[in-house]
Amino acid sequence: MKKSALSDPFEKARLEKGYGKMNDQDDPVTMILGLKEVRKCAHNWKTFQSGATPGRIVVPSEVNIRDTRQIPFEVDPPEHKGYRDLVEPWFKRPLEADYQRKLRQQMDEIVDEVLKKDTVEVVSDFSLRLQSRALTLLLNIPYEESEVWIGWGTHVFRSEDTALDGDKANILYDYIDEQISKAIETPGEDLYSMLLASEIDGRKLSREEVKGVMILTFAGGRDTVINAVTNSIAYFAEHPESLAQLKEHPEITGRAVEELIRYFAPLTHMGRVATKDTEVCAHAVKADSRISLCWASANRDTRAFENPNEIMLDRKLNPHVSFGFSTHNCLGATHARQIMHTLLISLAEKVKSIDIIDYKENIEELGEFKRKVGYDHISVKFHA
Ligand code: EMZ
Repeated sequence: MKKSALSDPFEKARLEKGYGKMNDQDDPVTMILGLKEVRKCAHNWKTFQSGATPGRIVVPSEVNIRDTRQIPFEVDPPEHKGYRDLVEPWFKRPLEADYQRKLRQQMDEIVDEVLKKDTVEVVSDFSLRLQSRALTLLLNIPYEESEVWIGWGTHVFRSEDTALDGDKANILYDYIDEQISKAIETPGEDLYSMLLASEIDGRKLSREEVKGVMILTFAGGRDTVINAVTNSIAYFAEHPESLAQLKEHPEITGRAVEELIRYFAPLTHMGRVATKDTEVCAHAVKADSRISLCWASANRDTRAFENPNEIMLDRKLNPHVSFGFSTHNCLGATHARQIMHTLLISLAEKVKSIDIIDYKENIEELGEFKRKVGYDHISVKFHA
């Protein structure tokens, strides 16, 4: 198997029973594996809620390291709609020409930078930097602030060897608190200020609600974007012909972005909590127990995808669920897609080939399954 490949550990269980099991801090999870069932459960917010105890729908559960409800992600309808409608236009700004121009500038700069280096550790020297710099556009704050975030490493709640790191989480919470205070004192054109000034049904958002949106903005698109970018570099290292294909046919870039995101499924799954005794895949699910919607498995479902374990950059039918599905589909998807799109354009234009020198895979332990989600580190040499 190629070094850049991400295999599908769920295939057998998906075909045989449609679900899998994992324990997580003594709060077990029934993982839903097929595309159709994943979509059905994702759509059914009444039975499978997101608004449980903050942190509980995340796997691994974050109930022990945070109390703040992330918004809109941990709120169910009907309240969900007010929040979502409020933030949606802001998170669609990546569609604006000026945003795209700035992102392109950031991208070209970092690609030029790595082309000059001897070897590059992609996770920290490329993906993390890129993710943090691009986030300044999403928050609409000065570029220099990205230096602070780069210092936090790839995950704000996890460190190299601890699945959940409360101390690390506190760095983020304190930081956000401080930024909110600053925005209250001197409002600007940034996301904090926009949230502080906005109202839902004639009521101003509370400080805790603003914090909830900001934590999600920082945490949700961090390791996910980093994995998507890092996996893309590994893929292109082993498939220089794909770089050539993109260069020759830039019109397929949009499809290529979707295909890479399908295949990588940077977020393996997301949980829900059952509000009543129910059943999925002919398997009993008790009230107040957890299921997860396994996007990574659903994306390899042969009932929906031809040759799902292959990357076909110009794949036409691609109903992947890497950004979730229904009510809670990813708020940051427009930004993430734009990053990937710009990455492919810039790489195709500037990079001829990439050599992998050394790497360590990041393997998630999910009960009966083990899934590669990306790399802890991967050193490469870029060639112009
Ligand atoms: C949560 C989650 C959101 C969680 C779309 O995913 O991302 C995870 O990385 C965070 O740890 O808190 O934001």
